[in-house]
Amino acid sequence: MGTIRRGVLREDLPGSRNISPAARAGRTEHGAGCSHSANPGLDGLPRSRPLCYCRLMKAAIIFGSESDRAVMRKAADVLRELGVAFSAHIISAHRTPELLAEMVKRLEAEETGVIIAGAGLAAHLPGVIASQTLIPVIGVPVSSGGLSGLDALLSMVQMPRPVPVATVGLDNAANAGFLAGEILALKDEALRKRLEEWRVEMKAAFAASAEGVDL
Ligand code: AIR
Repeated sequence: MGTIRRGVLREDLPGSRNISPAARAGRTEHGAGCSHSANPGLDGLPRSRPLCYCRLMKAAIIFGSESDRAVMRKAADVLRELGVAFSAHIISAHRTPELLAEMVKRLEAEETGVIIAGAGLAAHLPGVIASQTLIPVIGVPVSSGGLSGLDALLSMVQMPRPVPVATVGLDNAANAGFLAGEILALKDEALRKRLEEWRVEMKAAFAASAEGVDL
């Protein structure tokens, strides 16, 4: 279960295989050239865990409300499956815009490779993030409210040039996880291999159903 501090959620074990045993054990671990000590976290608050992920964090998941958690967990599940390290945060573009700007700066400083952002209603979160960084942003429209997510979908997909948000389908945070993996795999051969294995397994499982199914 993650911990929440002033709108920031950090999963207890962000990512999986890329986190070293020392980090898993909860020891502070600074990478080469790490500026963590000069950058203690949002508002000068200590981070929720005394870990330094500066050289480990590859992806970030941000969502607009606790009510988005169940949808966005699907992205986290895929990233874990792929062995991609990530941090997760609850920040609203409308309720806590200053916090969002600080977080984008922090993710840039940590050399985050891709950001997955999910929100419902007037879902400006991914677009606002994209306006502040060149880190690729993947938007997940969450189907909440009276318009069943159409509002969120259009808010993300109709971004003006040159500020794109790569938008996945309604509530399809799993696909955001896969796309994030593909983006990171451009510079990570091991990750590309894991994605290839996933495709092979998926095809085999799907082909098996062609043999006949119980109805
Ligand atoms: N939201 C939060 N700040 C701005 C927006 N658009 C979204 C959340 C959530 C929805 O509003 O992402 O999907 C409802 O949030 P809540 O907190 O009222 O449940």
